[in-house]
Amino acid sequence: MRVLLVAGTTETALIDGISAAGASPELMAHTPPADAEILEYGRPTAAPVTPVSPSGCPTPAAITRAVREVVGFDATVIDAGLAEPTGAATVDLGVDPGADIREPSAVPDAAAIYDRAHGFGSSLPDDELVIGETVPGGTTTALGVLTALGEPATVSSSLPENPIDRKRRVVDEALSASDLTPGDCEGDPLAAIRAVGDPVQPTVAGIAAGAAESGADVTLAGGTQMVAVAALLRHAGVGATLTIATTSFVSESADGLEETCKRLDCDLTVTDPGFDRREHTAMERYCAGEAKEGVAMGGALSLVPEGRMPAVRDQVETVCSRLGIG
Ligand code: AAM
Repeated sequence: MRVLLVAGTTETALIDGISAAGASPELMAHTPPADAEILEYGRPTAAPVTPVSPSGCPTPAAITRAVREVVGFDATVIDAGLAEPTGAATVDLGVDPGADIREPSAVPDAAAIYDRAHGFGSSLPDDELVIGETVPGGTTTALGVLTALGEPATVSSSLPENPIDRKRRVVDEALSASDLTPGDCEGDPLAAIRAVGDPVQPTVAGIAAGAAESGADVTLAGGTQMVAVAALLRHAGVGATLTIATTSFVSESADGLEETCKRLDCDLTVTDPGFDRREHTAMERYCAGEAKEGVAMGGALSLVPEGRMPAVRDQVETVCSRLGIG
């Protein structure tokens, strides 16, 4: 079993009020490199900050790392368009950061990225893969591709109040900038990514398809961003078994998640880490609907054996205090 963290950037995250995956817009590009370091080393090393939301909610990387310290798993980070350096070891698939989706082309080489990621995925020796992401702005690009594919699914947010109307306006503008209307990319998912997606999407989709077609069990660890990846795969004709593993924070806030997974023929695993049992700043913020998911958090939590969740909560406190939170 291996956890893959696919880390990248989209300039879409810089749109005012669209993301809380960083304390400020200037710091947002440091979130994926720092998340990679927290997963790998337990704290940021080269990155200048611990990713927190503007209100101080720690990155889901802290939770994924806490699970790793309790249950132990192999982890590999894929550079899917980092815009700032990281001290974590990364697999280089030659992926550049994505442009603002309101530009005519958000991910010009989406097809080439998918092919390289597919080759990487099919080369992996693991029987089981859990694939997570970190890409601030990723729920907006998820809405972009879902709309371009003509999928009715909605998306979640790192903010407690989802700015969904703002996201819809951004996606409308993005589609017109690419001369598209909703549903136009139904039969061409790579065109959806090229026009209104982010570079993490073809990387995750390619790895997932390559690995699944080579016989691995693939879990897409995340919420609505992974729903978008699953939709891309289904529209590409990939029929492999897929599981989406997410947190109770996403499933409680994203309407129709279960039905969407059913429609996309994906199994859904939801894990509640029981953070409401602790009086700790970080866990309280998750219970208040901040962050919710990311950095493979839901997938990592799904690996926790019964009875070990209290140990995970203890470890969340340890990791957070190492990060100077709580
Ligand atoms: C990843 N790193 C994070 C974080 N995520 N650090 C702090 N808070 C988060 N929520 P949105 O579209 O609202 O930006 O949400 C998607 C991002 O939130 C992704 O990067 C996901 O991994 C998570």
